Amino acid sequence: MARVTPNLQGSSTHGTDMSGTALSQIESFATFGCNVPITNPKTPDLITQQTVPPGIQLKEFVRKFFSSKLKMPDGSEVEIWAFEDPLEKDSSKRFQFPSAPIVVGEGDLVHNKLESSKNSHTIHHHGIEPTSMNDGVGHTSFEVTGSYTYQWQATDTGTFFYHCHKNTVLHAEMGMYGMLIILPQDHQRPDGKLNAFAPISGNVPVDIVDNTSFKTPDDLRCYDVEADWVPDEMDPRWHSLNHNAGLCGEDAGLNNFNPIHFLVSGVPYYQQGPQQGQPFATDPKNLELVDVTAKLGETVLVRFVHAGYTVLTIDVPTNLEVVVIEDTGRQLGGKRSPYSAPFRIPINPVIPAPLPLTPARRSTALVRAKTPGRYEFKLTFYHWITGKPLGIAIPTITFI
Ligand SMILES: [Cu+2]
Repeated sequence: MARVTPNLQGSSTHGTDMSGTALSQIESFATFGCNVPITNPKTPDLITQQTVPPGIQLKEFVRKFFSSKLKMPDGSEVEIWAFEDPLEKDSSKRFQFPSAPIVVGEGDLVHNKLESSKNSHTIHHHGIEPTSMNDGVGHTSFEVTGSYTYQWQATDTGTFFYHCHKNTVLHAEMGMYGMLIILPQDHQRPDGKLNAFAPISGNVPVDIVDNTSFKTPDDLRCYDVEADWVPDEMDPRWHSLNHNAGLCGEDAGLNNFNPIHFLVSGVPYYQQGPQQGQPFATDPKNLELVDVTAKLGETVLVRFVHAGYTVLTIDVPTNLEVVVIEDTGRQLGGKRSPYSAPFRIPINPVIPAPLPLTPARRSTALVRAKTPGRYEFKLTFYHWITGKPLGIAIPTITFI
C-alpha cells in the first residue's frame, strides 16, 4: 500500500499555525480541565485532488451537526444529536441516526469536514490514530465552532467508528456517532461476492474446519450480505442536559446512568416500563432497518459496534455457524495480528457462551445456516457496575 508522506519542502506541520490549539501549549493537568481550546485552524499539509500522490485515492466526506427527536415505543420522544451528511441528496440517508457510515478503501486518503453549525464539536475517528491535529480529541487538540477538515489515511481494513469527542461522555450518549468501515481494495470479487479482509496469514483453525463449512482462508473473508448492528442504550435524563454539562466539574449527574431504552442501529427494541423490566414491542416497520435476509448457502457478515455504556452479551443461535473474524479493528489472524486466530461461537454448543462486547468494542462475524429459518441474536445489556440485566434487543437474520 502506498503511504502518503508529507512534502517537507513545502507546507509542513512545522510551518502550520497551531496557535489556539492544545498543541501550542505545554500539557498539564489543566489541559484536561474545562478550558478546552476552541478554534477553526487550517488542516496541516492538506492534500487536494490536484496534489494527491499517484496510486492514492482521496475520499471526501462532510459531517454537520443536527438535532432531532427519536420516538420511543411508548410514544415519548428523546432528543438526539447526530451528524448530517450534506452531500447526500436522499433525505432519509442524509439525516440518519446513527449518522451515515463512512466507508473507504485500504490506503485511501480521507477528508472528513466537520461543520459544527451549533456550539462546538469534534470528530474522533475511533481506532484510526491519526496526527494529534486530526485526532478530534478536544482536550488535546481543539473543538471546532465553524469547520475543520480532518485528514487521515486508512491503513487497516476493519470496523471502526467515528464520534464527537467534546464533553465526550454526554455527546456520544446524545448520539453523535456513526460507523467507519475500511474495506480491502479487492472488496468487489469477480464472482459477485464481497471481501471484508485479505486472506488470513495462517491456516484455518482445526475447530472451524471440523465443525463448520468454513474451510479455507478465503472462506473467512468472503460474504454475500452485510448486517451492521450498533447497540446503544439511552437514559432520557441525560438527553435534556446542556451540551457543556459536567465539563467544568459541576455535578451534572453524569456518574449516574440509568438507561431505559435499548436500541440497535437507532431502532428502539425495548423499554423498561413502570414495572421494572416491562418490555414494549418496537414498531415492526423499524425492524426492517436492522434485520437482514439472505438465501440459504449465502454468508452474512455481521459487524457489531458497541456505541453504549453497558456491558453487552450476544447469544447466537446454536444451530447457526458463526465465526468471529475481527476484534475491534483487527482482523483475527490478519497481517497486523498474526498471533490471533478466528474462532467460532458458541465454542461449546452444549453450554453456549455468549460473545461479550464492552463499550467502543467492535466484533465482526461470518454467519451461515444449514436450514432455512429466522434466527434471533439476543443482545442483553447489563449494568456496568452491578452486572444487573437492564434490557434486551433481538435483531434477526432470516435465511430463505
Ligand atoms: Cu459534540
